[in-house]
Amino acid sequence: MHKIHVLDSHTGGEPTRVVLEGGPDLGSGPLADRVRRFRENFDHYRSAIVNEPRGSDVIVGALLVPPSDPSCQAGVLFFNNVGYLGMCGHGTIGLVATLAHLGRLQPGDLRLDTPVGPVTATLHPDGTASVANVSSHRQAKGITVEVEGIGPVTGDVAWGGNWFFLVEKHGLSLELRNVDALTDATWRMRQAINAQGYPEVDHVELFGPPGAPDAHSRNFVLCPGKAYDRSPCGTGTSAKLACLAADGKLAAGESWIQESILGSRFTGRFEWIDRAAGTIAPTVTGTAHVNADITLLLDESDPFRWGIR
Ligand code: PYC
Repeated sequence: MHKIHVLDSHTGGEPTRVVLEGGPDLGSGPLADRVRRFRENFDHYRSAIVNEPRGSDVIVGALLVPPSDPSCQAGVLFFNNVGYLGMCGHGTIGLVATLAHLGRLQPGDLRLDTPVGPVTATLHPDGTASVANVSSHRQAKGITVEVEGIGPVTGDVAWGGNWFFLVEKHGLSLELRNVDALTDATWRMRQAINAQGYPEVDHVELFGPPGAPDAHSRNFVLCPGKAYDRSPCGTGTSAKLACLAADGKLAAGESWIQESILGSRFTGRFEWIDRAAGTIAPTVTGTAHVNADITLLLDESDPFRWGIR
């Protein structure tokens, strides 16, 4: 019987499952190479850890690995119901809470290697965590796509550790009871932007007015496997900050409070890396709670021991 020890947490409602023992051995080398090895040779582990019948479409897995970048203390590979993520903001905050829960992390910085470059996670004394994310930028402004069943939709394409299509004007109400309609609309938008020559865009982010008076915006984020992000999405908030910075709508050092569809929140800030090039260094702060300590059992007699794929 193969066993995988995981610790679950949620960050603003979005789950993270950190693999502590029993995950695949991906060897050494740059994390981009190791995630390729994970995809090509060990994808059944991804499915066993996050997919049904043990998991769900919403869980993001985090495999801790030795770093390749010498400035880092650890490396992490994030994965979901359909594949692998370059970076994951809510997952990094979940990882920090998990390591703190285990007594492996004290308040301070933890430099983490990821397939898209190193990030710095900070555990604050009050238990909140910040992620100084990878360099983020807007790739294209005001792209209009014809969306089947909806009509023309205009948005920006931006990088925040994953690729996003960010849409302000959509005529939809960002409320939990509308999740089916929001999922359907954003899935169609994703198809349309991919067909426009942006095949790498795998997240769609809609914006609307916040529920809380001190927040700046509410979002709905569709993830690659058609699940919606219960958190405000760390990489999505980074992409949003890149657009706000490029439009001169938020100054370096100012706070942006991003609400999720649940009303959970991240605080984002940025510093310019290169103003002329539009690249920023975003930081996203949030809170995660550890909520399960589980041993996954992979019994040879179980036809779905590697998950439903
Ligand atoms: O927080 O960056 C994030 C994220 C990506 C996908 C789900 N959450």
